[in-house]
Amino acid sequence: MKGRFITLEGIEGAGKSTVAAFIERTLQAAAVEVVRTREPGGTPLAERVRHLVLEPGTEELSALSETLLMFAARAVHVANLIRPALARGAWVVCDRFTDATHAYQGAGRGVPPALIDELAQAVHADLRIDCTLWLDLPVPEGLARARSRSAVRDRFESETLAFHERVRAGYQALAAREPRRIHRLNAAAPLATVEREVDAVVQQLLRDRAP
Ligand code: T5A
Repeated sequence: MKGRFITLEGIEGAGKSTVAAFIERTLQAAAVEVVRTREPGGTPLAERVRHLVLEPGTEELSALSETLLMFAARAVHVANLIRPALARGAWVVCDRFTDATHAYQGAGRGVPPALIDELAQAVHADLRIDCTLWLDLPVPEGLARARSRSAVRDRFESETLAFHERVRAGYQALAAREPRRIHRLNAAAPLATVEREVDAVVQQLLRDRAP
């Protein structure tokens, strides 16, 4: 059986980790091997890059440096974890992927989309995302959720409201461009409602899988 690649996207606190765990349980109940992972990170080396890019730090990290670090981590992650898992038929559930670079570094920080596309082409040209769940909710709600969980803010959580609004608009534009791949879910709804909608998408993917 061929593996499937599912990604989760959205602003801070949208509920991606919660939904990723739900998908993992759903797939395990269907006897599917599932690999749950995240970006930046997912392997020991890529997690070290995650630490570098998220910690507030004392040196300036330009938008370009941030973009290159995201793709450096992604290249390691794709080669060491994602590709091998898909090759053996596992389903990979990834909390953020290249759409996040378009939304955060592209829409949020102004990095040209053409540069992001070029890096994506170099890192994972032949990797097809089967389904992306975009958990969408108003920025103040997402930030309140994220901040209620931890008092310590990373470099992105410390960003302005305007930055996070641009990120959300970036996701909106991506979803408009690729409506077949990117499913928008109302993440402001109660968790049970969100999980019901996610379940419908996952059950459809299970029905569509090759025998
Ligand atoms: N980044 C990442 C880039 O800039 N470019 C890139 O290319 C990539 C890959 C990663 C950061 O890196 C940036 C973006 C990010 O800022 P992260 O920790 O992975 O950081 O991302 P966060 O969004 O910060 O992750 P969070 O863990 O904060 O948010 P989640 O996973 O979306 O939310 P979750 O599931 O932890 O839920 C947050 C809280 O809300 C509750 C949960 O119980 C939890 O307490 N909740 C709900 N409450 C009510 N109703 C619901 N429907 C709820 N769903 C969840």
